Parts: sequence; structure tokens; C-alpha cells
Amino acid sequence: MNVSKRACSVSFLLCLTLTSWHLRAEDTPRTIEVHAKRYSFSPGEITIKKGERVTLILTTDDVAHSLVIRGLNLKKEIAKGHPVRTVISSDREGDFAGQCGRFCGSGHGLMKFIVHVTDK
Ligand SMILES: [Cu+2]
Repeated sequence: MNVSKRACSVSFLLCLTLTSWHLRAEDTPRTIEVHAKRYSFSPGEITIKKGERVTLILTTDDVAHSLVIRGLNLKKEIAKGHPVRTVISSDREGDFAGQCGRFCGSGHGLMKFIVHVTDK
């Protein structure tokens, strides 16, 4: 193999490697950590793009909670000491209201969470 053929092969392989790395980076969902604690979620609202897949890591900082977002068909228990991962996405724009789905005390009804889904 002469030098120019070898250089061409090397650049072709480099191009393939960069392309596959780029595709994997695009496929990897963004990750957002959400902490539940009497009586709020932190953050209390997030914004995602329409069609974007986002991984939520749900953790409780005190007692057991859950996160229910009916518009996104999500219900996840959040047990103490066991962070839970879930992927959300929506093909519709809008604001999707969530709440704690497990009674956790007098302020349970205050535990709201909102997912804003935007077009851009
Ligand atoms: Cu609750």
C-alpha cells in the first residue's frame, strides 16, 4: 500500500469513527436529576423539546414519594435510598402538570411538577 492509499484509509476510518461518535452523542438522552422532598420537587419545572428524550433521575431526600404526570403517561414510585431512572418525551407541545402520587404528609397536595414541552 503506498503512502497516499494509506493516508486515505486512515482518514476514512477517522471519518467513520467521528460519525459514529456523533450519532451516539445525539442518541444519548439528556439527564436531569429531580429531588423530591416534603413538600416540593427540585427543580419544580423543566423544559424539553418536542420529540426530545430526556432521562429523569428521581431521588427522595426524605420519605417515599412518587411522580405522576398523566399527560406523559408517567407514574414512578420514588423509594428512599433507591433513585429511579425514567425516560420522558412528548410529540406534543404544551405544559404537562405532574404531582406527587403518594401521600407524604400535610403538604402533599403542594408537590407539583411541570414539564414544558417546546417546539424549539
Ligand atoms: Cu406526597
